[in-house]
Amino acid sequence: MKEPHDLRDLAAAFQFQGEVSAFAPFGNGHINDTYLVTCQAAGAPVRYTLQRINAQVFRSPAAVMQNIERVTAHLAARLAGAPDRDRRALRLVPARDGSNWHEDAQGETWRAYRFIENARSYETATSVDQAFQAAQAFGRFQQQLASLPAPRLNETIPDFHHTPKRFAALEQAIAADVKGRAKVACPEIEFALTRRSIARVLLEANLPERITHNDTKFNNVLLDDATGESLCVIDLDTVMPGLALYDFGDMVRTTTSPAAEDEQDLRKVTMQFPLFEALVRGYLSAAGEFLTKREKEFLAFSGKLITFETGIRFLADHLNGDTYFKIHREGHNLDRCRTQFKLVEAIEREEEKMNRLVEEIAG
Ligand code: ADP
Ligand code: GN1
Ligand code: MG
Repeated sequence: MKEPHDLRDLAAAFQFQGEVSAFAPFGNGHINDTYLVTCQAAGAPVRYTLQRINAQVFRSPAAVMQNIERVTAHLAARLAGAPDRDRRALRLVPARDGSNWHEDAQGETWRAYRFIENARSYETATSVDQAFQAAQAFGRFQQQLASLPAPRLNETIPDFHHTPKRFAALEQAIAADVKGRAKVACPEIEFALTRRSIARVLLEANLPERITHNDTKFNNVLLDDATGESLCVIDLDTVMPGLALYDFGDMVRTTTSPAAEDEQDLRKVTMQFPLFEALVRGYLSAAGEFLTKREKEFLAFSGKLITFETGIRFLADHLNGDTYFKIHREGHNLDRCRTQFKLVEAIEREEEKMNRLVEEIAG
């Protein structure tokens, strides 16, 4: 298959060790393009990830890279002396000109990380231990970044988790109906409209701003192949100021259901209570000390809200003609929206019980 980019030239722009021997597309992300690059150095393979930042989504790739430089340097400093520290935080590979990214002839921004060996990410969690590990890793990530020195990080996507603005964007998409898809999506549109009131809740709760990851999908944490332990949080493009609960909410969204995000058999979408419990325990084991009582009160709600928000984003993109999230089949974003809304319903049914559990654990 011919790749859309000249990967050999791109690889030559970075300080990779040895000779490049292979390239392969990698990962299942909806936004950026990721390639795995293998080099041969002194007879042994050394691997890297090479990524193109989607400039339609990230309007200032330089702002993204500035954040990532600061965040990865801070994490590395916090890990000084820790065992296996090279596998516990992403490390940028500089370009030949010494900067931490490379702009190609088309003006696209590329960056490279050392590949973390003997670890992997998963699309769905299959055990309570995996959920615990992931939540602990994201909690630790927030805790480590709480000491990042000023200035404030760049907002790489303004209002990224501003649910009322996401809702307004959905309303615009419904009104414009540029692809004539609103009729078929009527049940999903109704579902969204009847829940409009939840969109503002977190913004009106007077919660503290923190440094957050903002894309804590279960597949954005690497688990060690040998031990199953969480090693490293990845996908740092949206690390910026936010609410701690955005991160917890996205963990609930992507970890508690056994079904894939684009599953078409909606009977498979459920909120597995033991996985939720593992998320609460894992997250609080790392973040419990700095979170306020009020933040803890909204843990269960945040799962419902971020699942709802992601659902309306998929729905708006479906109505707009799939201009934001990569799709691999017709109706893909509508399928994704349906799983999100099914999970919202499941959380609604369990919400009181979830709140009681959080109270018990958080005390
Ligand atoms: P996207 O924005 O497309 O989701 P990610 O940065 O999450 O991109 O990378 C895609 C996938 O590549 C991840 O899910 C993970 O499996 C793998 N990956 C990315 N970076 C590394 C790394 N440094 N070491 C090992 N695997 C990685
Ligand atoms: C996108 O890039 P990826 O696949 O990790 C999106 C997230 C969504 C997610 C839904 C920058 O994440 O916000 O929650 O898809 N990232 C961006 O799967 O919009
Ligand atoms: Mg990712």
